[in-house]
Amino acid sequence: MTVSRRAVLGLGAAMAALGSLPYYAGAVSRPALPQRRTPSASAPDVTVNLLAKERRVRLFGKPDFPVWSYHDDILPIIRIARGSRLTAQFKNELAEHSSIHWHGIRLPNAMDGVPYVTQPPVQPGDSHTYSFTVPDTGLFPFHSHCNTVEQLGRGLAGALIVTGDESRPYDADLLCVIKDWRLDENGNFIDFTEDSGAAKAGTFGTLRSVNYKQTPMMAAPAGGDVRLRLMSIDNSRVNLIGIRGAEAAVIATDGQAVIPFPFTTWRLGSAMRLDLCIRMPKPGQTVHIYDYFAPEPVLLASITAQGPALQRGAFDPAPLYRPDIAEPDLANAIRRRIEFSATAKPTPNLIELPGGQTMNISDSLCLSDKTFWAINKETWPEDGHQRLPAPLLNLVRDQTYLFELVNTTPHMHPIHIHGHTFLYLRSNKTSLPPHYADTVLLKPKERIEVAFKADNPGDWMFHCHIIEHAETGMMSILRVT
Ligand SMILES: [Cu+2]
Repeated sequence: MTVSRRAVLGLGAAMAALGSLPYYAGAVSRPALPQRRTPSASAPDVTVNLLAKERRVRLFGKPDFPVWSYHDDILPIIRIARGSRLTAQFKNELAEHSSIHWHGIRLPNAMDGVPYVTQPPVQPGDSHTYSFTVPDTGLFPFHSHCNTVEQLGRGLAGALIVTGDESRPYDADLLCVIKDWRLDENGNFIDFTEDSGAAKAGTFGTLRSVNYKQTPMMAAPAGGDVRLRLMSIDNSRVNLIGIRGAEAAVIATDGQAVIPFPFTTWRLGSAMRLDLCIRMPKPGQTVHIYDYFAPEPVLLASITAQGPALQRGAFDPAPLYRPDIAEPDLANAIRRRIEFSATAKPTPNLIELPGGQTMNISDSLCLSDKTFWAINKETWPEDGHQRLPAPLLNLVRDQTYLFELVNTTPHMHPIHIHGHTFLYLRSNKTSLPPHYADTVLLKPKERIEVAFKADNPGDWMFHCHIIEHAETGMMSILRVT
């Protein structure tokens, strides 16, 4: 298999570099990816209307399931060419305020959709226009950044696919958006968060879905090479993705190309993405996608091989074009240690009023009323919507930073940076090749080094993407000036 030999060589060289150099030498992973031609000036801009409201649809066995969505197509997929302008006309018809965050997009700060930090929340009945050019190819989720545990929990999200990264066309392009739902046995929503979950691994859903369907069956040409785009938009669960019935190679992480290497399994935390190229089997055979992070593997979706078998020769997945992210200047990087921990003690959410009554001070729909988590011992305050905390770090524009992300907890944390994309360098626990990521999964007690050039000015959120962890303290601001 051509891919494994080439990938092992690339991986070996990268690993050798990691072992022998104080810092990963960025040149190792990059040259083997083809360089993109400049984007076509004729690629059309895209305008979409996103109307957030409750829609009653046939879903999960119910004729009138109350999903919250941006569109009648309840899981909207926006496709746009790299370098084009996306204009999203957002109208909020929910009974509570909302906003749209464009996860992983290196956009201007004012378009980032974070209430109180980059914009006022969009009140019920109000509208807001987001407009930006998309600088990177790949797959990105967009979702509410207000009362996210409930709004995302009820389905308020979509997928943004930025095209223009394929050096050779694949035979099919399939999307799997992974999300659990918190439903009782009658299909009704139950509490989106419980303290026992929020203070641990997260409150998991009770019903699995892919593309808002239970174990969907998709189809692709037999013998073909299929681009399989996997994305989690779950609030909490980390899936351990595995494939049965097909050869597979990793071609992108969080939308950004890597030198293809053989796929075994991949931990996909909240908001993380993984692009695979899979070789479909013979006509009539089926490929299965599983979550192995369970006592028994959980089937997520299947793909049936259709039609006469294509003759594609030995499995040799086409690489995607090289990412356009500025390469960090590792030789001159400033190192910062960032520790993710539990809070020393839970912060009370009630204040005492004269006369002995108490009042809950957490009146914001964007914030939880409890704190369990901290970053560098700082907890995002409960009244952060009224009094934003000082930035965790002040970063100098265009300076390269090397963050040492340290997890002192016994739980996993997918750590997300807004407005920038990390180059993942190395871990004390895992041997992954260097790759780009805007959301880095920290395993229990893991220490990961990432680097990035702070080239996007503004106040950027930096937080755990287990929504309950963010809403109970594991959230901060990085200021780039
Ligand atoms: Cu977390």
